[in-house]
Amino acid sequence: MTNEKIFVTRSSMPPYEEYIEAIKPLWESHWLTNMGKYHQELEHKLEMYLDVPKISLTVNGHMALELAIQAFDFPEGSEIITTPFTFVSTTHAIVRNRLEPVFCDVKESDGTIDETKIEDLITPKTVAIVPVHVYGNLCNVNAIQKIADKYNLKVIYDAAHAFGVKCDGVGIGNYGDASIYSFHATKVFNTIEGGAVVCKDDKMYARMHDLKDFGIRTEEVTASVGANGKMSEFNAIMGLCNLKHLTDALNARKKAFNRYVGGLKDVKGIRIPEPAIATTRNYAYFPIFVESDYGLCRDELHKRLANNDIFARKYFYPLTADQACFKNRYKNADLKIARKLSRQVMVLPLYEEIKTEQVDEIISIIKEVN
Ligand code: T4K
Repeated sequence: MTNEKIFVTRSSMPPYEEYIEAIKPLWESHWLTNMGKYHQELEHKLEMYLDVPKISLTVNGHMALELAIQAFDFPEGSEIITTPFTFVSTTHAIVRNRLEPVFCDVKESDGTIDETKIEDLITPKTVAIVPVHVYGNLCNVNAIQKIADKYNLKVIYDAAHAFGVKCDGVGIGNYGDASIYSFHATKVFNTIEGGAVVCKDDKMYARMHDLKDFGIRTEEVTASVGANGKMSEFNAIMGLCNLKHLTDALNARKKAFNRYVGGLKDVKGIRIPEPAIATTRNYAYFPIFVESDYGLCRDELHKRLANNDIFARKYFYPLTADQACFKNRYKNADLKIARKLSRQVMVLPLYEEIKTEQVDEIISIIKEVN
């Protein structure tokens, strides 16, 4: 026993002195926000790292998604096909734009939207698809694009979990009409709070600029109605510092991830999701599905871990479609697989500083049941 509480994640942080040194210039310039020097520098560095044409930084991942959807000016009440097996942010972003989520079932293999079930949900009111690369597992981007092209729909990816993931050697943010990332404290790469929209062209970048900065063009001209979704210089500097240590952070996560795989792959009733699409991994999360032939149900295992000060999380239970604010309000397809996964899923602790003995302790608690 390590006698330490173990949470599902723990923020990666640069050395204290490094961050303090990096923010010192702000005491000279007093320029703290509104697309400052560090904001611009982080945008450029992330464009290169993520291998995408253009990035617009935002105050968090949720605003990135909400504003990215808004950028397409869909008529009020239009339908968006999406997944319910996600964080509430995805569905909130649709509903807060006065659009109607239409929930599609997911694939049992990896929890991403089931592309074979999308077409049946399309109606004359459908304008877009908002899939989620859940846990960094990639949606079938090529099949989804084919459907979108056939019915003239936009595709906006929630890539909150997919920082740095590539598909066929291409940054995942290049797929669809837009993608968003989250740089929240709990993510693989963090700016404390933060997010970004990948823009395919200068027009989208300009639209995002308006949407995140009140629509202000000049001191005297406000051309459109916008929100305040800007990332501050303190957050951008945190990102620049974390970016320098990202390779080490990813290697540490990979080591823990592979140790979990080695320890759990043969445990009866514990299923480790396999990405349906070949992809590079970012080791963002370690989800398992607790199936019926395991000795305990998911909730019992969750409790047993908690009794040992290990706080795994039920990401994502309940489905967003079943949350109090959405239940019975929107069209649901048959969500059989999503409901099943949601009852079985548990995300185990995974972060840069997790110790090998902590991973081993979690594995042995899970194994001792069978
Ligand atoms: N789309 C998807 C698919 C998402 O998963 C998310 C966010 C979004 C969109 C929206 O992106 P953001 O607007 O958040 O950028 C957490 C995160 O707050 C959230 O970012 C994330 N997804 C979601 C899956 O998880 P909670 O409510 O579970 O977090 P919380 O506060 O319980 O923290 C979990 C653990 O993380 C703690 O036990 C300890 C650790 N932690 C937490 C914080 C806040 C740290 O180590 N440092 C910290 O500062 O939502």
